[in-house]
Amino acid sequence: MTQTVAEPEHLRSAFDAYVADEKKIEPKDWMPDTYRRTLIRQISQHAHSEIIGMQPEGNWITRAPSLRRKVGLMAKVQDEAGHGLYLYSAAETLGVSRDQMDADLMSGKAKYSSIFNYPTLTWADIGAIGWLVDGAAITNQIPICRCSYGPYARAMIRICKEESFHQRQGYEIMMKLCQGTEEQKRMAQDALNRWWWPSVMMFGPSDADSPHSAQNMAWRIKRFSNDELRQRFIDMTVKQADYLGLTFPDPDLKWNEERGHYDIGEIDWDEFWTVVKGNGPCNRQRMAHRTRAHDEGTWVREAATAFADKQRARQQQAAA
Ligand code: BYC
Repeated sequence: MTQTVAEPEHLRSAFDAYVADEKKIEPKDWMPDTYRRTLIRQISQHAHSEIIGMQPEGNWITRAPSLRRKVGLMAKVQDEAGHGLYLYSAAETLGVSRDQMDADLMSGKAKYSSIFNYPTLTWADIGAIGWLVDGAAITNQIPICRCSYGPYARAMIRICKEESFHQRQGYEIMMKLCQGTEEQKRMAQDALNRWWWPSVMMFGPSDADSPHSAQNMAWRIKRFSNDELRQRFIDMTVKQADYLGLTFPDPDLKWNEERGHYDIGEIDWDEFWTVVKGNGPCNRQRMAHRTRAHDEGTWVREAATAFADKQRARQQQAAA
């Protein structure tokens, strides 16, 4: 990442020392332009992921197998809308508008997590998303609670608590399926087969191919590298799958005594970049749905703006 604006050296070194001292940067504090831009990029991508991530699950609300499952799934999807809103608000404190972030998502300029471009084919996929996708998300997000940017770090505390509930509801769905009929267990295994590799890829490119990692670690935005978090997730999840009696779609997965970690097979980075670049199984469907929802919500935004204008005019009149 290159620095485009000449910034006073003394401010830059005071900023670096402040961050190194584990102090939080707040919206009105001076910050390097590249720090501001990288946070806008990451936080808006995170917010978009929450909002787009509602689609593969929302698709199952009407088909959840019981009232209890429907209530749980609705609560989870609503939480995700809430996470998107906290995150958009955190990004707004950096000087970017919500309209701009929406426009960047819909034009394809801003990314969202690759994982949400895969289809949810059976009810077991809802279990697998909670277990694996939310499990990966928590692994990545707990360290962000200590991010150097105050509004992002604080938003993450509540988000992580809710993600933890999401992960458990997913694992519980998987547990029930695995304790059920042969067909239910087969569904659970099939969901793990399809969601495993995309979940492993969620952590982003390997450290050697991650252009932003070094600077983000120095700025205490990231605390651990993509590969470190991926390994933590793999080690944790293998044991959970053992308990379920499920197997992984990876013949090379094995415990490495020397490293004290599980080794995995080769990640298909071509698949990852194909999805990130917009050509995954559901990218076009996700964006078409998001754009349609945005257009259909125009009248709501206009009504809310007109109401706010009216309230402001009344307050000004009363104060005059
Ligand atoms: N998908 O240098 P790198 C959820 C991009 S939602 C797409 O390693 P960085 C949930 C990356 O943006 C959870 N793109 O970047 C919701 C960069 O491209 P640009 C979502 C990816 O920023 C609903 C390029 O690859 N979580 O939990 O240092 C239901 C190079 O990467 C991906 C977050 O957003 C990917 N997977 O590290 C259920 C967490 N990975 O921008 C659950 C916050 C990488 O230069 N974000 N790229 O064009 C982060 O922690 C970091 O931004 C990342 C990437 C680890 C994702």
